[in-house]
Amino acid sequence: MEKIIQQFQLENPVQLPEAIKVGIINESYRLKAATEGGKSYFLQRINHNIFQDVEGLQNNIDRVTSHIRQLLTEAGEADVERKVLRVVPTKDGKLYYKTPIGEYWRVYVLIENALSYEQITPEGAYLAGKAYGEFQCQLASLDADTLVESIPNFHNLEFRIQQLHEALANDAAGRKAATQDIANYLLERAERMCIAETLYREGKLPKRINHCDTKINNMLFDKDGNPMCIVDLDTVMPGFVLSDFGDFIRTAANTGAEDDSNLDNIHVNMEIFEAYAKGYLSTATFLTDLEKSLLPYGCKRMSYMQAVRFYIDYLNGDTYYKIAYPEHNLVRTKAQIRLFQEQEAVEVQMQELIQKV
Ligand code: GN1
Ligand code: MG
Repeated sequence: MEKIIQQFQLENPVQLPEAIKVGIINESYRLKAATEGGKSYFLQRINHNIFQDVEGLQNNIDRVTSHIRQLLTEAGEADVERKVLRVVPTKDGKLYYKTPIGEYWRVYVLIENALSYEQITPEGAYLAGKAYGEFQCQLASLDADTLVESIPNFHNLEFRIQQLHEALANDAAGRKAATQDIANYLLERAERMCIAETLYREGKLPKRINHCDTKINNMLFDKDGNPMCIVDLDTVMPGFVLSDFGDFIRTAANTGAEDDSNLDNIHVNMEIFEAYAKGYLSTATFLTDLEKSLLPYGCKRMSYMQAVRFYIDYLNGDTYYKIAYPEHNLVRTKAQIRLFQEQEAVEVQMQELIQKV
């Protein structure tokens, strides 16, 4: 790994890489400064099976971070380096390094003393909502044509359903028969869950640049609990705002874990929902009435889509997500279906809260 680190333009020597667990796609390491007061870095091996166009991916991140940095600087923000990620180029000026054996690596400056959470308080959710709304506002002035879809059809639910049909037909891991009830459950709801795609085709629902992975742990907070920086920009691309609203609620307003094996732990935390919606609607002033009214559906949509994606990976034999034990993707699927059901049960209530806000 020494050789990889040497490729990048680091300002000071660093200690041996320390593996850290973030996300279930890429492999991440912390590179602590070896000198007092030096910079620390964040090294990642990009999952090239998933991100097949690394050049496009890194260009996206460079565009997005440069754009946000410029807006923050123009607005006279203090501490800009802690509010937006900075990509560290290689010594030959590239945004990533490809090893002779075809691995792809990238480096960011590490944002020091930043906290990330798996759970949040209502106050934190309100602030997070504001921050995600602001983030979408910032992205609104970025030319969407300069970004590629780092994963084609990433949040296209019709495409995910298509993949589900294929995975069931192939039954690569021989897991279909024992889980037929899950397949049926998901497929029975497929058409209804794809209304965003239908509304888009009818010209009623716009696409805007989104983060597309607004899990609670993709936001860094300072020690006083204020959102500071939105990270994991791998999937920033045009899509429905429902994705970003929904994914935050999917992860932050779930009283259980994303992969909870005890389904009874899983409920919707309405306090978090309300606080987040309040924060988000206060800054996401560009939303149309239709978008606002679809926000509760957006939450269900993301839990449903995540169930579909976990189940596809289970059927395919666990080729996409990192797993910690053999049935992990099945457990994740069931937990997301339960969350979907819990959200369905409070959908009217969510709708009323949005109205009120
Ligand atoms: C993946 O690796 P991570 O945790 O950032 C996935 C998201 C899923 C999430 C589920 C590129 O994100 O879409 O919502 O797992 N990212 C990709 O935990 O597929
Ligand atoms: Mg991610």
